[in-house]
Amino acid sequence: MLEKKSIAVCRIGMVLGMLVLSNTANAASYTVGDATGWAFNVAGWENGKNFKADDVLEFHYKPEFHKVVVVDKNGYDSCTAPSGAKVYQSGKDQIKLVKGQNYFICSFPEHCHNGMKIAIDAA
Ligand SMILES: [Cu+2]
Repeated sequence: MLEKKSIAVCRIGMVLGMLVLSNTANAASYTVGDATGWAFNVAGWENGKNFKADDVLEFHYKPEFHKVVVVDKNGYDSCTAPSGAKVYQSGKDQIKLVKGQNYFICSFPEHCHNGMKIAIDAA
């Protein structure tokens, strides 16, 4: 009797574990710019990829030369970071995509104009 109960508990644990695993297995991780990293002319790296909400972008760069700023479409188009925008500057940032549009630019002068900007539509 006791044995049956513990088997049942064990089964529930396994099912829960599988649910957790399948949730994380759905999320992909991408290194922005691949081997080159977050750098000039990275714009376009995102094209042709099927991003989903909760996928993780890894930005690799030298923090003394670049930053990653989360912006909106206007900030992306105009290469300006609105005040209060979320800024990442560790040099190895992991940013989870939200559903819909995700825009990132480098806020160092002229870097965005030199292609340090990406626009991702996450399903
Ligand atoms: Cu930069």
